[in-house]
Order: sequence, then structure tokens, then C-alpha cells
Amino acid sequence: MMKRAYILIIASLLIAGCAGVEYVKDAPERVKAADWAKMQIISISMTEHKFTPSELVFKADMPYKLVLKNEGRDMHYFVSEGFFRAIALRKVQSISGEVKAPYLTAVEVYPGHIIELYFIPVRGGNYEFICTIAGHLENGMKGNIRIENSKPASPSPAPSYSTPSY
Ligand SMILES: [Cu+2]
Repeated sequence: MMKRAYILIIASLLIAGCAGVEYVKDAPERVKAADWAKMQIISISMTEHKFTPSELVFKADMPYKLVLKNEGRDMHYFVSEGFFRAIALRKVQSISGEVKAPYLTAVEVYPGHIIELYFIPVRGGNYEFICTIAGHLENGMKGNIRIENSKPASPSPAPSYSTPSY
């Protein structure tokens, strides 16, 4: 009886933990409102065992295409739970077609192939991304994405200088 109660508590804690940060719910509205003619294109190369570049900065509320290029010999993953929950996803595209979904959990790119993510960064913050294939993260296959909020969280302080009087 006690054992079952413990399992229930652990299960509800796990659910609560996952629900802490939701994916962006108004993604379709944000995607529709964006000016995709201003889309910026940024590429990440995946090899054994690194992402190049491994540090990226995106501006919130701007449309982007992130091109994931596997230029290595092995399959590689691009996984970032935080980043995937911080963006409004428009679509995922490859040479074979495109996929529309409310959010991503993992992207795998085969050697010599490309997968493109179309999205709008929404929530500012630092998000680690990794390759989840056994041994790849341990060998350094990770990076960081920073999303910068376009507007400062608080109003910028008034200038401290006084107007000179003539
Ligand atoms: Cu990998």
C-alpha cells in the first residue's frame, strides 16, 4: 500500500516537472503575424563529435530558418527541450517535404542530409542543445542557444546627465 502511494507521488512529480514549461501555444498566430521576407538563415554543421558553430544567438520575435547539416559519417541528433519549448515552430523541411507540428522533441539528421527548422524565437534565455546518440555528448557534441528578448524586461533608466543651460 505504501509502495503504491510512493509510486503515485513520484509519477505526479514527474508530470508536474514536465508541465513546468509549456511549448508556445499561440505559435500559429505568431507564425502568421511574422514577416517571413525578413527571415534570417543560420546553419549548424554536425560532425564527429561537434556542432559548428556551437554558440548561437537569436532575437525574439524574428523569423529564422535554422539549417541542420550533417556533414559527418554518423547519424546525429539535435535535441534541446528548452529551446523547443521557447520557439513558435512554423515547419520542419527537408528535400522530401515538410512537417508541421505544434512543437519538437528531437530532430535526427542522416549523414550527408539537411533538415531545416522554420521558427520564431519567443522566450528569452539560454538553452543547451545536445546530440543524444550514445557517446556523442560525452565527446563534446553540445552547444548553446541564447534567445535575446527584443524589448528590455524593465524600462531603461532615464539618462543621468542634466540638460546644460546656456
Ligand atoms: Cu551525434
